[in-house]
Amino acid sequence: MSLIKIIDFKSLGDERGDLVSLEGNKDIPFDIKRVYYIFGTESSVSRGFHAHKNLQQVAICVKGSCKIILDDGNIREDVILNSPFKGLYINSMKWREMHDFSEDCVLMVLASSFYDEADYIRDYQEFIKIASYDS
Ligand code: T46
Repeated sequence: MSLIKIIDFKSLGDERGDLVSLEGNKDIPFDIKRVYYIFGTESSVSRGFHAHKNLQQVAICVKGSCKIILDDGNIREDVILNSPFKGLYINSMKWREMHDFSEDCVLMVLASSFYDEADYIRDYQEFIKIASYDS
């Protein structure tokens, strides 16, 4: 089973331009508690390198592109995000890395919980250990 779960968003655009509306528990499979966005990351810089114990997220590249790698401790897959009409669903206990940011990339992330550093697993060996108990 693939780790890459893409949600397609409907365009509400018309001749004036595009519009996408995202509602929690409808277009997004959880109640949205937090929104953050990442921009101005140079192409040589990579981010992420952690998993979350409980957090669910949907990542949307509203401008430009970047590559996201997901790893569940068994398989590792990557996807290029480059469309404001597509969201990548990232469940809990998935190691994620973000690479190859385009200069104009704006990566918006919708999250199921408020920020909590205690929810992060930032050590890959610790992640593998916890992931293997879970499976
Ligand atoms: C994720 C990937 C896709 C906050 O104070 N509040 C927040 O809501 C966030 C997201 C971060 N921070 C602080 C924590 C760090 O001191 O901002 C700093 C940078 O965060 P971090 O190094 O975790 O950023 P990324 O780009 O590596 O990861 C982020 C999210 O943190 C993470 O949940 O899944 O984007």
